[in-house]
Amino acid sequence: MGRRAFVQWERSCTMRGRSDARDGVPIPLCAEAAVANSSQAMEPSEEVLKDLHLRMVRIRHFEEEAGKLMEQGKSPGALHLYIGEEAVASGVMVHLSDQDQITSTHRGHGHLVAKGGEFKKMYAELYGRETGYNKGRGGSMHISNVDAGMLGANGIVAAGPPIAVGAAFSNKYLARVEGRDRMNVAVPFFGDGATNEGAFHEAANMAAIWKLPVVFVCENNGYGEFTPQAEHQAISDVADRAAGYGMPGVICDGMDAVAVWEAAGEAIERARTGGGPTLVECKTYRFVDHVGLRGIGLHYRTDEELEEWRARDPIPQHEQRMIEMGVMTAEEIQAVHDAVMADITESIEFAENSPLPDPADLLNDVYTPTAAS
Ligand SMILES: Cc1ncc(C[n+]2csc(CCOP(=O)(O)OP(=O)(O)O)c2C)c(N)n1
Ligand SMILES: [Mg+2]
Repeated sequence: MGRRAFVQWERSCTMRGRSDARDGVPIPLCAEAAVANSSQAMEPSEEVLKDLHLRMVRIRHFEEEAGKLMEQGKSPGALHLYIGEEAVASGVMVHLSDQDQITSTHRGHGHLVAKGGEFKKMYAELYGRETGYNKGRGGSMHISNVDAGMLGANGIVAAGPPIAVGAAFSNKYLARVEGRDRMNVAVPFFGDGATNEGAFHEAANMAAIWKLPVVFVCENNGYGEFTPQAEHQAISDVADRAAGYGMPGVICDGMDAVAVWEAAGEAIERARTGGGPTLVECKTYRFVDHVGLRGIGLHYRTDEELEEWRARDPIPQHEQRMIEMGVMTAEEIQAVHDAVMADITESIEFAENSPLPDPADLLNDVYTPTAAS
């Protein structure tokens, strides 16, 4: 089903996902306890296929509208959009519960949406409003929802992996103290460019030596800002870097949600059950510029290249598959898009009508209550 190639490792598993509804609009929630089956390769259930689809559609529409708001000057600051890469966050997140942590990047909205982020709180955060996830203090690049295990977007490239390794250490420690066999898992997302940073290598080494429950997910979109991968690193497969740390390196088609779901599922189950970390490289592409929808007009990618990747858009590809399999009709798919757009319209209105933070509260939440007292 998915085009994936294992560099060193081969196992099979299946996971179950679920969807739920908040404010009348379905929001994909995290998977119930993962169910592994290492004896045979499993196809994703209809429930999983629909869940992957909903997560991707929510990201796509959220991002397109967020990009427009920024370029119309309605929401402040710069946005790094995730459009084109939706299959990666969605394929991974179906396997995670709120007790599993992720760390994100400067391109972080998609990760939070896929982890069940609510549009109202997300748009309000982009608008810098008191009703946002971080009361308007985080904005796009530092949005987080710790309650759902989303430890934060991050403006510092490669800052996420060491944070995730710390979370994974606490997961392993807690499981041991509580006498549990299965651990919560930490998943840092990062780009191809981030794997040139020392922080990534230190984190990978520590996770491997301590066999921590981490799954390193590299979103290889072929560019670090405007620099093609071939000009910023001498390898073409980031997964090759795993061998240097004694962990499996896996490559999957990051434009195919099912391929990501398969590769991530195996790695997450391995991490949960004490098998240690894996580096999963998802070959993907961003359809818009490094920043914003229109970008700054630099010509560093050819029209042909863009067209080639756009032809592999993960959402229509997945929709076509579901129609062919009889999982959803075209009308049902359209209804998902419509429901998501209705939620977005309402959420943007909510954000625009929300109050700005009171300047008198500026220093609230800067220090923990313990540190401040
Ligand atoms: C430590 C650090 N160095 C440089 C930058 C500037 N910067 C922002 S995004 C980016 C490119 C990152 O590329 P990649 O990790 O592949 O992520 P992508 O933008 O492709 O998703 C750079 C160099 C930064 N934010 N932090
Ligand atoms: Mg990149």
